[in-house]
Amino acid sequence: MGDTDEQSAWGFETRAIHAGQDPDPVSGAVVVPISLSTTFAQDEVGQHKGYEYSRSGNPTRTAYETQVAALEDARHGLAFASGLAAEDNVLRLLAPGQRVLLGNDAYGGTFRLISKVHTHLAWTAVDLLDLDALVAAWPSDTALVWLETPTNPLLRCFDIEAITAIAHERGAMVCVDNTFATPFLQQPLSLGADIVVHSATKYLGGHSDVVGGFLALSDDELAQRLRFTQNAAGAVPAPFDCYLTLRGVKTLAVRMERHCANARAVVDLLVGHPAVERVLYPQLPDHPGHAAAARQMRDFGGMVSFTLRGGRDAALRVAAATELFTLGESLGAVESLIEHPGQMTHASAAGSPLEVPDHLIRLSVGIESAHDLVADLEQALTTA
Ligand code: P1T
Repeated sequence: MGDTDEQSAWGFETRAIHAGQDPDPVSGAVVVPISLSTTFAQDEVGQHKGYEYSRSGNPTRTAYETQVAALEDARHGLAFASGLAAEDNVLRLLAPGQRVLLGNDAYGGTFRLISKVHTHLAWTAVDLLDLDALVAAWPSDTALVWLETPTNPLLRCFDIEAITAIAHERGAMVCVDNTFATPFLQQPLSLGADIVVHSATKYLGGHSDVVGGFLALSDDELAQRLRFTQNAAGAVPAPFDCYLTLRGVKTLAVRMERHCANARAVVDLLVGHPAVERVLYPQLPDHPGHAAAARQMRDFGGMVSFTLRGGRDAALRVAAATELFTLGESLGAVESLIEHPGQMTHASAAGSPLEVPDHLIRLSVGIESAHDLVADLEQALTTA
């Protein structure tokens, strides 16, 4: 796979709507059909139209894989049944005993996958904001650096280009989880990263109605190995899920612009609010990694976290008091969500170097009217 020269000259929004999505040659249908067939006819043994069996390849999946690869400026795109399934495929590249260097803030499920499922791998959690410390502490058996930027849930921003240079000098690969930024705001491969991973469940899908994962990369040999595991381990998405995600991605650019604008309105309320201890948002000048974010991101995203002066109980009260912000896990969809990472998304990191503060609240700011979101938070904060 890989986009054509014509496609790579297109702007982001054009690629989102046209890459991999030519009208159907049989019917002229403008919308990519949902190909439900599990098997595909062969003229002679081994002679077919590019598809044999739907786990190995499916036309709806191809359209979606081509579309998102084009957005990440990647030669290859691979879709999976969930973000964790995509991550699992990357971790399978490593041999027993090899080490993963993991940024010390990340989705709790990613940490659980590395530490509790891939128990044959070694791992070290490091502060990727401190590059001198990273170089000084570099374990010689490191095969893979794994980082989110912005991170979940503290929204720390790491310098992809600098970290990749350090890793490559020492013979390690770099995998960037681009879920929070999306390719609209940040393209890690263009900064040197080897693999981009997504929970497509979030901004790519964008409507809280499909679970999915995605890998984007340009190295042909690495892509061949990952495509082998995608088929051999079989954690592929259903055609309907591919269709839903492809449909969501078409509007990614306009959604992200609104997510960012609404997040700014929410940050304006939270900064200086008497109940709020600290606001975490990459645009704030004192935010950890602000300079890297300003360099490598087009805008600062739709996720906002904050801590409460009143501690854990105040955080739990605020999380229960919002009306428009729905209390729930996940993020990145049109509707706003609020959650308590310590007891929800990051419970599996308790007691680890990735444990999160218990007076922390995470907001996924949706694309509703900004003034309604601000008013909802204002009333919820009266309970803090
Ligand atoms: O849920 P799944 O599609 O398997 O994706 C896992 C995942 C990977 N990477 C990041 C940065 C994530 O945030 C997630 C999932 N996160 C949540 C469900 C959450 O509420 O934080």
